[in-house]
Amino acid sequence: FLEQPATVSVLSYPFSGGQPRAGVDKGPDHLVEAGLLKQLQSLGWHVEYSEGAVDQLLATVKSDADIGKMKQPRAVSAVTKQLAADVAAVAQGGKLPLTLGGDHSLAVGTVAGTKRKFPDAALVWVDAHADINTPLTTDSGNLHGCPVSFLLGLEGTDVAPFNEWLKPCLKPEDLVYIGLRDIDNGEKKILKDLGVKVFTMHDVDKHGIGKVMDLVLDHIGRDRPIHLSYDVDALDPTITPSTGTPVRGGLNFREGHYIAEAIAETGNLVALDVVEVNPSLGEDAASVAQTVAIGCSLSRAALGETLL
Ligand code: B3U
Ligand code: MN
Ligand code: MN
Repeated sequence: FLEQPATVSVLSYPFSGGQPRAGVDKGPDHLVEAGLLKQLQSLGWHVEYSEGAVDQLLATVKSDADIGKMKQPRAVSAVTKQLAADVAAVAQGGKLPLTLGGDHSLAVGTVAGTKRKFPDAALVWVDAHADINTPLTTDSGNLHGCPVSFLLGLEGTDVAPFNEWLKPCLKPEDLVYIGLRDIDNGEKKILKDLGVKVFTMHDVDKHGIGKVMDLVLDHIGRDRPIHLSYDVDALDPTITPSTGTPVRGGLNFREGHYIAEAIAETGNLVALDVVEVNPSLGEDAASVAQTVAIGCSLSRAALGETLL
C-alpha cells in the first residue's frame, strides 16, 4: 500500500492533555534522541521527520473548562484535528506515518487520518486498557481513555468540539485488541455489546502469542491495510516502567515485539503510533532509558526488523 522508495514520516506530537501526568509530552524527544531515526534508516527506510505544532495549537485554546466529564476537550480536539490532517497528508503521499506520542488521545487524530486514505484499514490496538470509554461512561474524564469510542461514533461522542471536524470512521469489526487487562465495567459492556474482538492477557496466557497473532490476522484478513496503535503500557511494567498507568501482568519483551513483527510480516502496515512513553516516570534513569529503548525497538520491529 506504500509507494517506493518506502518512506516513513515520523510525526513528533509532544502532547499530554489527554491525561493528567506531566512528562509524556517529552516522549518523542527522548525516542528521537535515542537514535530512532537513524535506526529506521539502517532498516532501509527513507526517513522524514517533522514536529507537530502542539504549542501553537494549544495557544489557540484560551480556556478549557470541562465539558461534562471530559477534561481538556478543546486541547485534545485542536491537536487531534491537526494530527488527522498531518497523517492523512503523509498517507496520501504514499508514505507511512509513525506518530510518536504523547498520550493515547492522539489516536483520535492518527486513525481518523489513516481512514481518509484507507477507509478499509483495520485497527490493531495494543494496550493494557481498552480506551473505549465514552464521555458518558468515563470515570476519570481523561480523554486518553476514550479515543476508540470517538472513532466508532458511540453514544455520547457526537459532542463539540469534536463533532465540528470528526466523523465516525471505524466499525467494530475493523478493530482488534491485544494485551488488555484493566477494563472498566462500562467498557466491558461496550465491548460485549459491539462484539469487538479482544485478546486479553488471559488469551495470551492460554494460546501463546503466536496463536493469538494468527487469530488476529484471521479476524482482520491478510490483505487489508493495518493501522497499529501501540501503547507501551501493554508491556509489563518490568519491561516499560516509564508510563503513566502501568498495570502488572503485561506482555513480556518477546511477546510485545512478536506482535509488531507479525504485523510487519503481513506487509500491510500503513500507519503506526507509539504512545505513552513518559520519561518523567519510573524509578531511575535506567527505567527511563529502558522504556525509551523499547519504544524504539517496537518501532523497528513493526517496520520490518527481523532477528535473523
Ligand atoms: N480506563 C481508565 C484508565 C485508563 C485508560 N487508559 C489509560 N488509563 N492509560 C480511564 O481513565 O478511562
Ligand atoms: Mn492507551
Ligand atoms: Mn494503556
